[in-house]
Amino acid sequence: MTRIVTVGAAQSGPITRSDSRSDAVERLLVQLRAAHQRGCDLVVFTECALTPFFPHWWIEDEAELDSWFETEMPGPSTQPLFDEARRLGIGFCLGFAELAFEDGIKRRFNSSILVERDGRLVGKFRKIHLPGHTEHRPNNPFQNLEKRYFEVGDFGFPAWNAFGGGVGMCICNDRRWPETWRSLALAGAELIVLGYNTPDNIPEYPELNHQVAFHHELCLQSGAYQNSCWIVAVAKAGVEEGVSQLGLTSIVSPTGQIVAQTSSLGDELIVYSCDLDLCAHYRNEMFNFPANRRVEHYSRITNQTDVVPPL
Ligand code: ING
Repeated sequence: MTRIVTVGAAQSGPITRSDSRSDAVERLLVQLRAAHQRGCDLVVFTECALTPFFPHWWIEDEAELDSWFETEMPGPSTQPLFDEARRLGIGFCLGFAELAFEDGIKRRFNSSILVERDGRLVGKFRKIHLPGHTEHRPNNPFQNLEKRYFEVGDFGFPAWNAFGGGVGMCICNDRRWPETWRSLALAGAELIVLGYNTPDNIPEYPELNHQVAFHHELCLQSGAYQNSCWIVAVAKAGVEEGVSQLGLTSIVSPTGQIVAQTSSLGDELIVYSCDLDLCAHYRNEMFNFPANRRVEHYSRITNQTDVVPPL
């Protein structure tokens, strides 16, 4: 019996500073219901799906910074999403800024949760690769202050048994680091879901601006192919508070093919029925990790000093 998971990738258009959490949740509910109508088992929302991407702003006041974080999940504004998902029997992944008090210490993370069709919280992920900088760069058209506003995630890259297979999460910049995909695949992930807020221009590397879309797809397609997994990557797209962000929400197969992709920069849902057995098919031989990876040899090669003739 093949293991098919029908997944919806629910791209978000811009969220403004004046939008309330309830405004954002209302838009997610529209997408959730549409995903249910289209037979989805799981709908994936984006990174920071409840707020504008505030790491693009220089924020000095701690209370203002904290106002962009969730202290409860679900909380009063997100409970309707959990309730409706459970009522419809559809699971979801939701990205949000997490403010937690652990051992009396305030901690801030860029997080996502995975919720099963019965409403059970399957797992939480905290973003590990935090891009950007900690200091204010006033000459930049926008900031990227994730290193300032978030701690590095402390949950690693776990995979969970859910939706009939192995499911893992990562967030945005995590997709640019090969270790992310291999760690999740080694943990048993067959389906990896993520959200992203990716400006379509990079102030520090303007020469790469024309390749932002290519690099985005390259990360997803290589990650999927080299680890025989499905990848569902969901954008916060469009011009959000003056920052123009990439769309190209994509569903990528274990062969590295983009099988579905958005065409707008607004709220848009794409759906694909993912056959998880395709992952096992390729990991059986072509990408059989235990049979083909020779980790014990890698360090030997890199430690050799006589490979490169002395200058
Ligand atoms: N955003 C961007 C991302 O990794 C970035 C930051 C853009 C890094 C382009 C490098 C190149 O897609 C987040 N939120 O990580």
